[in-house]
Amino acid sequence: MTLAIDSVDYIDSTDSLLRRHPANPILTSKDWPYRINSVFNAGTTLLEDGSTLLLCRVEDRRGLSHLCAARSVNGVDGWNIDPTPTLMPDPIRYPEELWGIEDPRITYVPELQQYVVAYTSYSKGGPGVSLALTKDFRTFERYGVIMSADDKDAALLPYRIGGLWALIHRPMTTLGAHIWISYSPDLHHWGSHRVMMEARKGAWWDANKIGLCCPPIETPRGWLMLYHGVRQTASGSLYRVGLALFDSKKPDVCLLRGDSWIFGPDADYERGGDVHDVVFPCGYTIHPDGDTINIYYGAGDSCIALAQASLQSLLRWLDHNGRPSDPELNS
Ligand code: BMA
Repeated sequence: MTLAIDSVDYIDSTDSLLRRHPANPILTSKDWPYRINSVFNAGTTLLEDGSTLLLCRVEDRRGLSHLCAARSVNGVDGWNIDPTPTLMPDPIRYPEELWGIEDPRITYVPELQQYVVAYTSYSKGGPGVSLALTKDFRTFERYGVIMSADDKDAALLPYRIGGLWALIHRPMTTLGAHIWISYSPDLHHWGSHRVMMEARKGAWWDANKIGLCCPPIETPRGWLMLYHGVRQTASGSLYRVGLALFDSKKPDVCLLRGDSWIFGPDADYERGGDVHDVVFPCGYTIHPDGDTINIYYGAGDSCIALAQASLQSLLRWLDHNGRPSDPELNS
């Protein structure tokens, strides 16, 4: 197929979609109350009192990751960081956590009156998806590994769809590294697996490997998904962020998918770091205006940064730059 020139989005039009906060990076290893290597990829939620909680991935100086909570009234500064790790790997009871726990995504689930944290548990078989439930980010009830290796980039939808819980995740299968959705009656047993969105191929920015960023954002138009696409280059991987919209009642149906990325490594703290050229959002919060969102992302696998966007603008951008998932385009 040919790609009409007027269907190609120009990078300029995405420039103001996600605005980096002037205080970036908002959290680095220097802020930590104990000795660590790096802090990045944080799950995010608003707490009942309106303050922001980041459940940060912290990499220690052995190279293994745990999770640590940081709380702030305005979500930008004045972070109150737990003085010791909040959730440590527990490889004795959960062998799948032998090499650490990473990249949490938080969903508040009204039916359970709890937050469900989906995180990567890393062990000899590779990364898998684990769940833990909490009311306060101080004590956690672990559900253990729910998607075995190789699988990651998972988040739960906040309520049941057709009576079943729905989990978005990214298994590596013989089909490739695509985004899937699976369903469960009890959060323990999962089935009805379906592909939600495929990685593109060839030269595309999101060729071969994609994964969910933050938990999908519920809008009147459907579930708005930020996802990462990984481009392999001669000097390593480039992690960028794209946008797609899914049907509210049938979340495996992709309504629109943007052609170009909307956010990529540009600032020094994104282009440098332990792993250069990485922006990796895992959480968002919505302001009281119902439109402005804070997107928290790991930068260069070394620090946490904040970008702000308007939900209306993201949807408008998708209307102009998106198309229904097109099998021909994807091949
Ligand atoms: C992915 C995950 C992320 C990490 C990214 C870039 O595969 O492991 O935690 O930020 O790679 O290194």
